[in-house]
Order: sequence, then C-alpha cells, then structure tokens
Amino acid sequence: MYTVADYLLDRLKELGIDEIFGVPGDYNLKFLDHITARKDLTWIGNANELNAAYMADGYARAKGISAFVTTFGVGELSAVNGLAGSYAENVPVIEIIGSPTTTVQNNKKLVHHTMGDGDFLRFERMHKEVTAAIAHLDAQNATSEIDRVLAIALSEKRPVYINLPIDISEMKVNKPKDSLKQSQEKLATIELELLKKVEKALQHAQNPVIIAGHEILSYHIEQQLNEFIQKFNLPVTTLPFGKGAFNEEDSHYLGTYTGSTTVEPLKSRVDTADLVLLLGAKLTDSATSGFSFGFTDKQMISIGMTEVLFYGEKYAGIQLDRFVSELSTVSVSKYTDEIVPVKRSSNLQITDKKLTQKQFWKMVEAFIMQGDTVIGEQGTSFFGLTSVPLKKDMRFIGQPLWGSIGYTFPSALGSQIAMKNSRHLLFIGDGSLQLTVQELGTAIREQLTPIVFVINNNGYTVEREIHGATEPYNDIPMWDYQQLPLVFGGTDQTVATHKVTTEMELDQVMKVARKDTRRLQWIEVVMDQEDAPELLKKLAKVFAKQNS
Ligand code: R1T
Ligand code: MG
Repeated sequence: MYTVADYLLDRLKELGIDEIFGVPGDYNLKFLDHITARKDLTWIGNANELNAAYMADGYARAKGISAFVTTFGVGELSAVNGLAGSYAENVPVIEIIGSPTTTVQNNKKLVHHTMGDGDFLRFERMHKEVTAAIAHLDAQNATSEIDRVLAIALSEKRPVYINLPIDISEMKVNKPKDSLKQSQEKLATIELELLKKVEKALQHAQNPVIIAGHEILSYHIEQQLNEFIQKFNLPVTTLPFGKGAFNEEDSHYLGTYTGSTTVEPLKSRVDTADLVLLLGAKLTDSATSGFSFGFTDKQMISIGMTEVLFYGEKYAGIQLDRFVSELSTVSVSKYTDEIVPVKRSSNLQITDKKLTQKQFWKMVEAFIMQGDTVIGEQGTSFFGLTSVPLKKDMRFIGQPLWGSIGYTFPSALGSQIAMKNSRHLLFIGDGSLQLTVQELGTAIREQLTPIVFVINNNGYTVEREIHGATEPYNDIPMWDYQQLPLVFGGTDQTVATHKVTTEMELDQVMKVARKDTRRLQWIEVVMDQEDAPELLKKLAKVFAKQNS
C-alpha cells in the first residue's frame, strides 16, 4: 500500500535528500519504518534533537535542503534553537514531527508528552515564529499540504514544519503525478524595473564594489555571481556572514570586509566606493564589527531576499536567485581600474615556541587546500578563520547571525555526510564543544573523517575579551579533550587523536592528519586563555560598548 509516509519520502528524494536525521519516539516509529525499508534513504540517528537540527542545517548548507524527524513535544522542543538558527541564516530544513493519532488528538486524551490539558496544538503554535510554513496533515489535505510547505522551503530557504499524526502517516494516497513546482525563471515587472535601475547605477559608477553575502550560499548561486563579476571585471568582497560566496583565489577578490576592523587597502576601497552593491548580504553586527561599515545609504544598493534597498528606497517582490542570474545581462562597460587582490601571508616560520593565535591561523592558512570545507565555531575560531583567505573550490560554514555555540560540531558532520569528497576542517572552542560533543559517537559510527581542531584555551575566551576576563562564569570544567573519542566508541581504526602545544608539534600533526584520510583526526590545540585573534580583540571592544 502506498501511504502518506511514502509520498513524503518520495518528495524528499525528489529534492535530493539521501539521509534523514533525528531521534525516534513512539509517535514516529512507524514512520521511521518507511525510511529504513528503503534502499535509497539512510536513517542517521542522533544523540539528541538539538544536534539533529544542527546536523540537518549543515547537510542543507551543502545539499540545498535536508530533513529530520522528531517526536511530539519533548523531541521537537529540544530542536527549536536549531530551527531558529536555520530560519535566521536562511537554511531550508524540513522538520517532521510524529504526533499522536487523530483520534487521540480529537478526543483530547491525556497522553504522554503533553501538558495534560488536551491541547495538541501548543507545540505547533510555538513553531510559528521559527518556520516559514506549518503543515498539520489530515485525511483530506496530506499530499497537498506536503507539497505546499516543501515549495515554500525551496523558495524562501527557510525551515518548514510538518506535523504528521501517526495514523495519517499510514493512510493510503496516490503517488505524486507531477514533480514539485519550482519557482519560475522569468523576471517579474518590478524586478525588470529594478534591473534597469541597477544597470544605470553601474554605468555611472566610477569605482563600484560588490559585497556578497550569505544568501548567495543559501540559493547556491555562486556561479551566477561569478559570471557577473567576470563579465564586467568587478572587484568583489564578502562579509564574514557569507564568506565562501566567491572564489577567494580569484583576482577580483579583495578580501573579507568586516567594517571598521577591515585591513587596508580594502577598508578604504569599500568605504569610498561610489557604488556599493550588496548581493544577498545582511549588515549584521558581528559581520560588520558592530555596524561600523564606512558607507551610507547614498552609496548603497542592496539586493537581498528579505530586504531590497535602492539608495534608501525600499523594494518588495524581488526573488534573489532570479535577479542575480539576470545581472550579467545588463549593458555596462568593463571596469578597468586596478584591483588589489587579498593579501596572503608569506614566509611561515615554524619554531618550537608555544602556539599563539596569530601563528595558529597563519599555519591554518598554509594548511588549507582546494576543495576543503572549513567550519568556524563562534569564539576565537570564527574570527580567526574570517581573516584567512581561502583557496579555490572551498566552502566556509559559520553561524555569525544566530551564533549558538555548539552548532558547528553537528553541522560540520552533517555537511561532511552530504559532501563525502570534501575534507572538512572544523575549528571549535572547548566551551562550544561541551554543548554538543555527544555527536562524536555519530561521527565514529558513520566513519566520518573530518579534521577537528579543538581549541583548548581553558574556557570562554571570546567572552573574557568582552567582559569579565577573570570572572568564574567564563571558566569551564577542564576536560581531557584528547581522550574524548575513546569514550565515544572510537578505536585505532576509526580515530587518530593528537594534542599539540607548540608550533612544531602542530606542524607535524598537520602533515600526518592531511595524509591519514581514512580516520577522523581529533587534534587538541592548547593555547593561552588570554590570547585571541586580532579581529576578535578589536570586535570585543565594539561589543562591550554596544552593551553599555
Ligand atoms: N549560549 C549559546 C547557546 N550560544 C552563545 N553564543 C552563548 C551562550 C554566549 C557565548 C558566546 S561565545 C561563548 C558563549 C558562552 C563562549 C565560547 O567559548 P569557546 O567555544 O571556548 O570559544 P573561545 O575559542 O573563544 O574560547 C557569544 C559571544 O556568542
Ligand atoms: Mg575556549
């Protein structure tokens, strides 16, 4: 019998999903049977639902969309923080919640995972604020509601929620007749009008600059952006929130723009541009060192998913992917001034001195390779990695807007599962790791082989920089980080563990880790608790001010 469960799973397959994450519960077990019965789908069980949401987010950043399953109430509520992050950063994740049968819900039975008041819609209502659409499946609407919310996830690049009562899941339906509707390609009238205006602005600009942001990554339109840049020979920079949207080895790439903390000559180049064209970018506090960008609305055109500003004038109804795809059709002459590409470090010296943040990130710069995916956790990791110029065909994952610590560990694993051939390098602080470390078991079970740098600096260094350097709230219990994989089921076959405190030790381990591609590389990196990357030191002062 072909059921609602089968219909939903066929649709997920159609979207390119091969793995589904989550945690079982009695309200979703039968639905999970439909997953495990299929050869073309793999169930990846998580240690908890928050991690499942984070892992699905990382998977979606790589593959374009993802799905995870939780149980009613207790499961879904644990995942809310993860969904909110996906919402904030435009990552389309589908959450499927197995809920009690329609009869139980209609009769307001006092069943487990409820508040005991017969209100079965409480948790669904709570999800309204962190999803782009909610479907509550019933006997009449199941297939049309599935299609409706999946289309919204695709066009808005935001999470959607599917409440699947366990009896509805087993209900007989017809197979889908057509493929899911995709958004149309042709520009709407308002988009054409704006395109003409942007064309004019580009024609008049003497020294324009393009700032690419995270929505380029959400819509996977890096190629369309690149076409536009190459065709008109335009200088381009990215925000830390969207790093990786443009090939950083390309001669048009100026470096990462971070507001007042940006290195020269990039800072002046951007701030004095007569046209700053933002594409899919949001000028958030941590991406611009507390809104300290040096340009104003008078210089700026911003084309984004939720906000479009043309020299201060607001526009609505612009679909970002369509618009960016059409940008290379404008009639503008090539930019001919010199473009100063991003500066790379040279003359790396390795000594037997203790590792500093400064030296560490220089060594990382030399270590990264074409095709890698790098992930930077909130804390010294994100801000250290922001200043590292990437290589060709590299991806970058961070969560600078939502900024929930612990996010990157499951997310890196999700992305690694989605992109098996890209070596994933995760940089994560000791404090952040302590939130989501349980997923180490999943990494080992799935035989994933990322390189994980655990920065042991004895606590919350980023917060020490902002406030309370020696206060006990910025301390954390000291763990034996190097040994962790062993208690999570790691063996010599699956994990190599290392611990480094000097430059030379790191150098040695980096060489070994790069070659040892068949095991997870777990590297504890010891650094001083007062040491931080230059960018973070400057930024921390800005944040401290923002809070006073
Ligand atoms: N809780 C959650 C879920 N997310 C947060 N961002 C915070 C609390 C606040 C917070 C940071 S950074 C940070 C915390 C607790 C500490 C990170 O420490 P670490 O991982 O050891 O990194 P470092 O390398 O800097 O020592 C705010 C500022 O985002
Ligand atoms: Mg730390």
